[in-house]
Amino acid sequence: MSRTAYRTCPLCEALCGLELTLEGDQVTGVRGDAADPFSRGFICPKGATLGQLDGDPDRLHAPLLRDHTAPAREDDAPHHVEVDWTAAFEAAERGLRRVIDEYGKDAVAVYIGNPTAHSIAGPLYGSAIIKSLGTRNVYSASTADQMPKHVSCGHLFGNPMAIPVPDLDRTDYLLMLGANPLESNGSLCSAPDFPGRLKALRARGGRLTVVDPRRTRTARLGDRHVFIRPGTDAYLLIALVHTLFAEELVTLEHEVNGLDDLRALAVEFAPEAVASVTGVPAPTIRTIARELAAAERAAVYARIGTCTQAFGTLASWLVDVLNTLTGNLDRPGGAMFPRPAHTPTYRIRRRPYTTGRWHSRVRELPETNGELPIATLADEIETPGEGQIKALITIGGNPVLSAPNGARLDGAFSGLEFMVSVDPYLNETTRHADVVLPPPRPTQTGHYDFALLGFAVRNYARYSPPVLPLPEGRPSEAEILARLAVIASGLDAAPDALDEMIIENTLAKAAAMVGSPVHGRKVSELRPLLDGDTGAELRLDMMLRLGPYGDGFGADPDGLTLTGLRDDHPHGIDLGALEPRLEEVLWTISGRIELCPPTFAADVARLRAGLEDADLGDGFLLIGRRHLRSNNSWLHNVPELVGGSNRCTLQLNPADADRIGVAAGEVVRIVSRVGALTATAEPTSEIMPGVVSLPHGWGHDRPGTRTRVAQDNAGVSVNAVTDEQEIDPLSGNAVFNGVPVRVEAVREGEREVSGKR
Ligand SMILES: Nc1nc2c(c(=O)[nH]1)N[C@H]1C(S)=C(S)[C@@H](COP(=O)(O)OP(=O)(O)OC[C@H]3O[C@@H](n4cnc5c(=O)[nH]c(N)nc54)[C@H](O)[C@@H]3O)O[C@H]1N2
Ligand SMILES: Nc1nc2c(c(=O)[nH]1)N[C@H]1C(S)=C(S)[C@@H](COP(=O)(O)OP(=O)(O)OC[C@H]3O[C@@H](n4cnc5c(=O)[nH]c(N)nc54)[C@H](O)[C@@H]3O)O[C@H]1N2
Ligand code: SF4
Ligand SMILES: [Mo]
Repeated sequence: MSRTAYRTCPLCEALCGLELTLEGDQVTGVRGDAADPFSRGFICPKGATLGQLDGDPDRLHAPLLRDHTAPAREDDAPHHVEVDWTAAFEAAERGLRRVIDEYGKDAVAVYIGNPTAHSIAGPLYGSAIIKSLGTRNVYSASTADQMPKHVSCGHLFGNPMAIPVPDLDRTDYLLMLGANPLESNGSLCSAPDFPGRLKALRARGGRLTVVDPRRTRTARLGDRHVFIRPGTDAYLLIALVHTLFAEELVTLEHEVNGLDDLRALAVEFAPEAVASVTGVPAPTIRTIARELAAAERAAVYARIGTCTQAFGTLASWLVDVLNTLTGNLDRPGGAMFPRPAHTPTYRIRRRPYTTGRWHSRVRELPETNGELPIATLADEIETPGEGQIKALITIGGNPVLSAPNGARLDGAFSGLEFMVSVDPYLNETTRHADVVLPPPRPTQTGHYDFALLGFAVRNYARYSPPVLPLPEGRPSEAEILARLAVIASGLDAAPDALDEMIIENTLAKAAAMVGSPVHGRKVSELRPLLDGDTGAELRLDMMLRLGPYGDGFGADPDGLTLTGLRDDHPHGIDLGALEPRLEEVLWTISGRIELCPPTFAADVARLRAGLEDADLGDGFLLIGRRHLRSNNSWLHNVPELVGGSNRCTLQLNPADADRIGVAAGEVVRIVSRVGALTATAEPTSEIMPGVVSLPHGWGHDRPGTRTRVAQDNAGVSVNAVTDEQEIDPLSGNAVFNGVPVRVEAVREGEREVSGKR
C-alpha cells in the first residue's frame, strides 16, 4: 500500500514543497506539492531524486570509528568500522575531553557546513556546541559564501542578518550581478520557481540586466547581459553610485548618515575611469544608472559571484547603497526585509556592529559574526604553538572539497589528534574523522527553515514533521548535536536539559521585555502551554508563538502555534507579500542607515590602487560554475543526477582555446600559485575572453571514502588551485572568483590521472 506525505525540500534555498509517495519505508516517487502556496508545485531534478538520496545504500546507518590498528593499506586510506551509538558517543567524549584537558578549549575547532543551514538541528544546536566549547576557533561555509553580505549589512543597518532581498514578484527592474538562479534556484533570496518569477517579470514588461563573466541561462533570460571582468563588480557599482550623484538622480526615502562622504568617495570612479578594469563600456554603466533611477520600482541583487571575490564586502555594500540611493530600499518592488514567523520583532538591539573582537592566531585575521575565516583553518591546524588546533568537529560540511586550497586542508586534517564528524556520508572530509555520527534520513527528520525563511520573497512558513519514525535507538540530528554540546560542556547533564534551559531563559527574557506579547507573564505559566514531541519542536513552538504572527501564548487565539502550523497548514502558510519594516531591523546606534562606514571608505583605497594595474598579461582569471543537477560536493552519489555527459569541464572562450592550442575534449592543465590540476577543455563563446570556469565540489577519487557513485564520476577539485592566502580583508571571505591561473594544453604522453572521467 502506498501513501502520500508532504515536506519541504531540504536541498537548496528555494524551499519547494514536495509530495512524496512511499511504499513501506521507501520513497517511490516525488512530485512538486501543488498545494504549497509558495512553490505551487514547482520542483527541480534534485528535489525529484530526494527518494534516491534518502534511500542511498552508501548513506551511513550506524556510527563509524576510525580503526587505527587496521593494517596500513598501500594507498594509506583511513579504515573505519561500525559501532553502536553508546560506543560512538563515548569515543567522542574521550577524544574531545582529552584534547580540552591537555591543550585548552581553543584547541578544539568547529566547522559548520552548508546543509546545517537547511536543518532544524543546525540553527538550534550548533551554537550550543560552540558556546559549550568556549572556543574561538569557529569556522563555517559562511566565509566561503555570504560573509561579506553580513559584514556589509552589519555596518549599514547595524544588523548582520538584515539582508534585503529583491521583491521579485513586484519589481519592474532587476539588476542582477554574480548570480545564476536558473541553475542555483537562488540564494539569499528564497523563491521557489525563481526562473518562473523572472519570466513573469519579463512578461509584465519588467527589465532584467545580468552582469556576469559568463552568458548564463539566467543572462539569456534577461534583456541585457553585461560581461564583467571577474572580481571587479565593486568598480562597476561605485561608478553607478558616481553617476547617480553626478546626474543628480539620487532619491532618498530614509534617514541616512554619510551621504557627503559617499559622494566624495565616488568622485574619482566615473564610468570612464572603471571601463578598462571592468571591461564594461562607460555608456553601458551610465545607461544602467539612469534606468535604475528611472524605474518605478527597481532592485539590485548580487550573489556568490560578487561575494567570493577580493572586493566581496565593498561589492555587497555598494549593492545596498544603490538600493538606498534610488529610493528602493524597504519599499514594495524594491529590496525588502522579510519578516519570518520565528523571529520576534519586539527585540531591537541598538549596539555598534563590530568585527575583529578576536583575531586568528597565525594570520591575525579578524573575527566576523563570531567566526574566523575558513581560509585560515589549515594555518591554525598546522602551525605549532600555544592555541594550535588539535581537534575538530565538523557538522555537515566537506571543506576538503569546498574550502580554498582544500588540498592543504586535506593534509592538515590527517595531522589532527582527534576529529568528530556529524555527516551521513564517509566522504573526502569525514574519512579523516575518528568518530562519524550519521544523522538519519531526510524522511526521518522534521524540517523548518530557520535560516532561509528570513530571505524569502514572500512571508511564508511551513513545518514538515518527520515522515517516518526513527529506528529504535537511533538519535535524530538534533539529539546528536545536543549530546555533543553536553560533551563539550563537560557537565553531567541530560541533552533535554539543554532545551529546557534555553526555553526558560527565552521565556524569562520575553516576559521581562516591554512590547513582547507575553510581557509581565510568568514562565511557570507559559512553559506548560508549549506543545511538541521533542525539544526542538518545543523550541520551535515557543519561537512561533513569540513571533510576529504568533498566538502570544493565548493573547491572540488565531495566531500561529506549531501545532496549528503542522495540522492546519500541512502545505505551508502564505503570510503575505513583503512589507516595509526597516524600523524593526535597523539597529544602528544612530537609528539611521550608515551609508558610508569608515572601514568601507578606507578599503576603497584598494579599489583606487587597482585602477592602475589592470593588466593581466596572457594569464586567465578562473571563476566557478553551478549546475542544476549538482549541489556543492554532495549530490554526486545520486546516479540520476550524475548521469550523462561530464560536467566537470574547463570552459574557456574559443579564441583563447585557439591561442593555447586546445580543442574541445582535449586535456588542459590549470596552474595557480598553490597547485595544478588537469581537466577537459570545453570551448564556448558564452564565456568572456580571458576567463575560464570550472565547477566546485568534485574530486571524489580519494581513498577511504564510501561514495561509490561519486567515485565513478570523480571529476577534479577546483579548490586544488584556489588560493587560501587571498581573502576579502573586511570579511575574511574566501576568493573563488578571479583567481589568476595559467592554462596550457597537455600534450599526448604527459597526461596525468585526473579523476575517472
Ligand atoms: N544546482 C545548484 N544549486 C545550488 C548550489 C549548487 O551547487 N548547485 N549551491 C547552493 C549554494 S551553497 C549557493 S551559495 C547558491 C549560489 O547561488 P548563485 O549565486 O546563483 O550561484 P552560481 O550559480 O554559482 O552563480 C554565480 C554566478 O556568478 C558569476 N561570477 C563569477 N565571478 C563573477 C564576478 O566576479 N562578477 C560577477 N558579476 N559574476 C561572477 C558566475 O559566472 C555565475 O554565473 O546556490 C545554491 N544552489
Ligand atoms: N571553488 C569554489 N568553492 C566553493 C564555492 C564556489 O562557488 N567555488 N561555493 C562555496 C559555498 S557557497 C558553499 S555554501 C560551500 C559549501 O561547503 P560545505 O558546506 O563544506 O560543503 P558541502 O558540499 O555543502 O558539504 C555538505 C556535507 O554535508 C553533508 N550533509 C548532507 N545533509 C546533511 C544533514 O542533514 N546533516 C549533516 N550533518 N550533514 C549533511 C554531506 O554529506 C556533505 O558532507 O562551498 C564553497 N566552496
Ligand atoms: S529548487 Fe531547490 S528546493 Fe526546489 S526542488 Fe530543487 S533542490 Fe529542492
Ligand atoms: Mo553557499
